Amino acid sequence: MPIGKEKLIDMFKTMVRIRAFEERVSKEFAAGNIPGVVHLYIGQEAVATGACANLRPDDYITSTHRGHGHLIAKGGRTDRMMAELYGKKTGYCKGKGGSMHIADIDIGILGANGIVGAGIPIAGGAALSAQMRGTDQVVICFLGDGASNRGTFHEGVNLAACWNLPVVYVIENNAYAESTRIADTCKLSNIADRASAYGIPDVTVDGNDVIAVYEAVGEAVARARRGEGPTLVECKTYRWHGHYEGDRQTYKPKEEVEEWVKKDPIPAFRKRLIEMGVVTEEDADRIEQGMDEEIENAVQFALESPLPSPEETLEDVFA
Ligand SMILES: Cc1ncc(C[n+]2csc(CCOP(=O)(O)OP(=O)(O)O)c2C)c(N)n1
Ligand SMILES: [Mg+2]
Repeated sequence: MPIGKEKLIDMFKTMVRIRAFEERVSKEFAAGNIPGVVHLYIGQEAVATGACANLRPDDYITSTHRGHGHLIAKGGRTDRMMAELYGKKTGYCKGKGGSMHIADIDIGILGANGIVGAGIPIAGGAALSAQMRGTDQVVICFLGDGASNRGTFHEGVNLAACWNLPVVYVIENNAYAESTRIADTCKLSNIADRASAYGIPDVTVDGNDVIAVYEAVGEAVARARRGEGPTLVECKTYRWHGHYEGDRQTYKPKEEVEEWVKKDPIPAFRKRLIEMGVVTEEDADRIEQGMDEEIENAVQFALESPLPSPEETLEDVFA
């Protein structure tokens, strides 16, 4: 089925919004304005965007330490996200969680996560709850190539397969886990081949092609909604920045980075939309400028917001 014009434009906006957010965070972090640690999603925008474009507001996602793109694609507000990064009271976690703990249960964001692979059992639990409540909600579980080597992956995917849980595992193979190349920790050329060990379908797609991601995840989501269980979708992409901001990346060959920057998913999609007659150059420029303005406003919101008070330190904390 052809993808509607509105959907295509929405996906373009989401990719541009993620890029604008991440580029600004990179700049603000380098200037010393953001405390803590940030892991940026630049280069991977097509994955979160294409995947989440298949979800309803009442569907769920679980995210990772590199979560800003997932959260924005699921409808997270950039002003509250930015405020959280700045440690401000108006942030998603009242300024006490930072980048890796942002959640918004009301729109199905079950949380970013500082523990690699920890979203996998959470996704299974959310999917089990949907199944037991008799709803047709679906969960997308985002995870990295590195996370696919954790025990939680084997246990979580195996159980979800046995119980036909409505989960779509979206593996973002960005070639690295910190400084370790995936080729050094996995003998398969496609991580998604592991699906056969659990008896579930798999598909591997170009993770820089937002339409390819949208369609592959779309089929998996439809399958999960019909009660036919989980699918493993591997999206091949690349992490442009360091593992964290400030990482000197001595382990990455320069040519490799250049090669992937040429495959930037955003200008490629922009060109395609113009060729398809969905937007004009001017429309696309306007969208890009609009996102820069939104992010500028998000930074102003963060700057003007108060810090949490010391008296609030132990509020919302479980012991
Ligand atoms: C259980 C656990 N082990 C190790 C770490 C340290 N760590 C943080 S991110 C990361 C690499 C994750 O790689 P991948 O899953 O490919 O995600 P990416 O960073 O590429 O998005 C590691 C080892 C951690 N946070 N949690
Ligand atoms: Mg990785």
